[in-house]
Amino acid sequence: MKVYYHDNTAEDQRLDHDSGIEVPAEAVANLGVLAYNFTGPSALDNVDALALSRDYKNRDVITISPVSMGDVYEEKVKTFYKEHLHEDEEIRYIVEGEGFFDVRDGQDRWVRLKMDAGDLIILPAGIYHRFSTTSTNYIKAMRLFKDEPKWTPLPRPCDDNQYRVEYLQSIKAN
Ligand code: KMT
Ligand code: NI
Repeated sequence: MKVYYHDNTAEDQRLDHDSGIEVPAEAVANLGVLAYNFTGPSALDNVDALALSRDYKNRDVITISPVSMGDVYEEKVKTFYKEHLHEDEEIRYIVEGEGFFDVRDGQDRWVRLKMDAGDLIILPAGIYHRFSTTSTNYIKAMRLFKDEPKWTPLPRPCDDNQYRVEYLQSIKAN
């Protein structure tokens, strides 16, 4: 996983948009974002243990690519890239391929997490974020969720949302 500030240029969302300024792991952790890397023979055991510890009982695997999605791929890519939040954590484990998760930092800058196979991310409820495929146009990801996930993307702005308010409180201490 590589983490850096987005360059804020508006060209093709699937390009790296690397500003050249890296974001240290500690700054990522201070946003309430948890990042892991599980590879090798015990990778799935590690995912299982994490899921168990956070009470994530269910999972599915999504492949996002023109081959798997056909005509709706381009539309999906645009939808995933719209800034939003959720009232639950968003947990993703990258099985194959690569993708970008962008999260807003405390100063409303885009922090880009470039995720590769083996990377796992937990975004806290209430954080503004978006997702994009890369120019390879291929990612296979495991989505972990609770029994009744509150998955609905709430588009920004929703600053009065209770989970948003609580999230901002939680990162203030940093
Ligand atoms: C999301 O919530 O934006 C997604 O699930 C994106 C696909 S997971 C790599
Ligand atoms: Ni999301």
